[in-house]
Amino acid sequence: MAEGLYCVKMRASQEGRHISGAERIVPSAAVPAVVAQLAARALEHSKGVPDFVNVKVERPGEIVRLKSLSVATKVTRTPAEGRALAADLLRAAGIERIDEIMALFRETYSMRGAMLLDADTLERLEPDRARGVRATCMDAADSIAKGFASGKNHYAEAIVLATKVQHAPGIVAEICVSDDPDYVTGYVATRGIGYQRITVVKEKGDPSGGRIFLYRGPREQVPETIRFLEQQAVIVEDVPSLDMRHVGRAGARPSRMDILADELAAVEAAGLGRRYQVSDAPTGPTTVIDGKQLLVLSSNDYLDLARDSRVTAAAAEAARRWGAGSGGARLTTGTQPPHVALEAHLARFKGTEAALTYATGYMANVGTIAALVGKGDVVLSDELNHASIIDGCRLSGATVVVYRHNDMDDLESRLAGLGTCRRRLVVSDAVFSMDGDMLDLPRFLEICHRHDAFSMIDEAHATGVVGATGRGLCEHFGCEHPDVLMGTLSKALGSEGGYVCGTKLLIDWLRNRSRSFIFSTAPGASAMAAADAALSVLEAEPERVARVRENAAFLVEELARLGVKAATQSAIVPILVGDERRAVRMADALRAEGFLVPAIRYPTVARGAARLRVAVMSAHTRADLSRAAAAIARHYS
Ligand code: WAQ
Ligand code: MG
Repeated sequence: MAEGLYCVKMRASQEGRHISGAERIVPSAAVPAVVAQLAARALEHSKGVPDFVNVKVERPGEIVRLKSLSVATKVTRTPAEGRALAADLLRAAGIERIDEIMALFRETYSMRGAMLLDADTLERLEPDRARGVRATCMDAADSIAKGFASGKNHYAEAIVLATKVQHAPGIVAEICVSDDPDYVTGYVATRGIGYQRITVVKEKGDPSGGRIFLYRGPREQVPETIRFLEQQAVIVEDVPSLDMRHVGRAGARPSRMDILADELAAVEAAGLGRRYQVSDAPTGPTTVIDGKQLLVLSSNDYLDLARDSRVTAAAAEAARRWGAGSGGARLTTGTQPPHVALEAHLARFKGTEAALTYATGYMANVGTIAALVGKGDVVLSDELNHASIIDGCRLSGATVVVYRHNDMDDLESRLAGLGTCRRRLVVSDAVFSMDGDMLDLPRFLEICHRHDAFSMIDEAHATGVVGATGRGLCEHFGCEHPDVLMGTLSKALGSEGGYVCGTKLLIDWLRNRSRSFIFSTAPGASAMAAADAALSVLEAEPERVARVRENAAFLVEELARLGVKAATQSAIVPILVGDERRAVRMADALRAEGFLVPAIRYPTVARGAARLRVAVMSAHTRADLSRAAAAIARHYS
């Protein structure tokens, strides 16, 4: 029965203070991997770097199987609300002196285990009060069935623990507050009410937390309770999966807003919460956030044109002359001379017959893809394409075929494998926004031609950066144009909006069929005039293009010299980190030193592929980039 199974226990501490611990029961074949996994986890914890890690492997005695406690989630918005709810739940379990119990969480902070309290007298019952009692030798049944669950799952681990604890002789309740400064959730558990998760019980950033087990029974039984907790091997069956969190005890459904709050708490807990900050300075290579001066290493304003006086003057002048907003859609009353002038200029710049502007790049992609293919058609899309392309593909209703990143052989074979369909479109980023690499455009075009597929590239991060004079991939490769050359006004051109360049036929088609163009208010004249002026600056000062690329190459060299691998074919220099939280911690540390480098995480990139994404500008100095590289290298190792 216990044949071939082992208990694996991990605990990590720093100067005697508990940092993290974990319990698993796994088949012998999985032991080495689980040991490695838990060791890695011990070394990567938001509570700190341990100076002591113990991973212990033990053969368990007889294993007891227990059914999981039921689980309900209570959404709270503030720690005060969460603690009040915890008190109510304990009171419902017949516990009286709740304020005194809650006050004891001040002392659980450095404990490896839990406090064991007499539920009525509040006497401490455990022999070692500094350590507490630790529930060990336990796991979820399905984690064995799956071999072993990878990574860390606060939720399932806590339910396993709580289930075991509630089956220990004399235990009547448990209250837990996560000790992870980034995880603000806790719970109250009893046999009667099950496991009641409380989404917010402490402030974010608060490193305190712990567990209190409440006991009611004869003193002579306490040693047996502790033995059960510390030695009895337990496998917990039917631990509800994360998706079950919304199902209340009596099957009652939480309200619609509770569902949102709960999902959001889970996102925050996973280190994937998002918020914006206010940049209190003109767009450029430096900014001020929360009163702190920062070097911006994350701007798409590659050529430093957003604050260029020629560009801002054109915007101001256009606003004065034509109004702040256009007042209508392009096909009603929203088209003004600056729209027409910019479109002509874009077509000249890219060397196409015509161009069409959109209010944003996102809308340009969505509206163009959906205008070119629909139900019964096929769109082939690189797996690393930007979200706006992905959304355009979905919206189009065409069958979406995703091919391997920049893998032209894969594209070719997928095209060859398509049956007959009316239309096909192949769409790719020109420069990939999170990786900084470049599409193999000549082969891409050749394949599209051979299969009579529309070819479309998104030059959002290529225009102004790639090609000797910043005209993009066609200039870089010296090749013909794809059918659709999409780009943005909001990056190297320092303004806002999106555009498509192509033949007159294509542009006429989009004017008639592209819903995001037709049904949006035209962008304001000032945005158009700004982009027009920026294009003129770019044409007059191509050295800006050379400078941004030299800067990117310089940064890559500096990083390499310091042992950090990075590569780029554009102004985007990604530094792969992997773990989401580590990436966030690195970004935070860099920011504290005056460097604004964003951590890019799921869902922008794949899970476990988090990265620092540096975007270089022509305005960065060598000294800026050297300092940045040194700081990145320091936090990377
Ligand atoms: N036995 C007794 N006490 C323990 C044990 C154990 N096996 N493991 C941890 N503790 C104590 C110890 O004092 C820790 O500092 C404290 O509990 C918190 O431990 O979303 O993450 O492992 O439903 O950090 C609860 C909410 C998360 C989960 C709890 O606990 C959810 C958590 P942690
Ligand atoms: Mg913890």
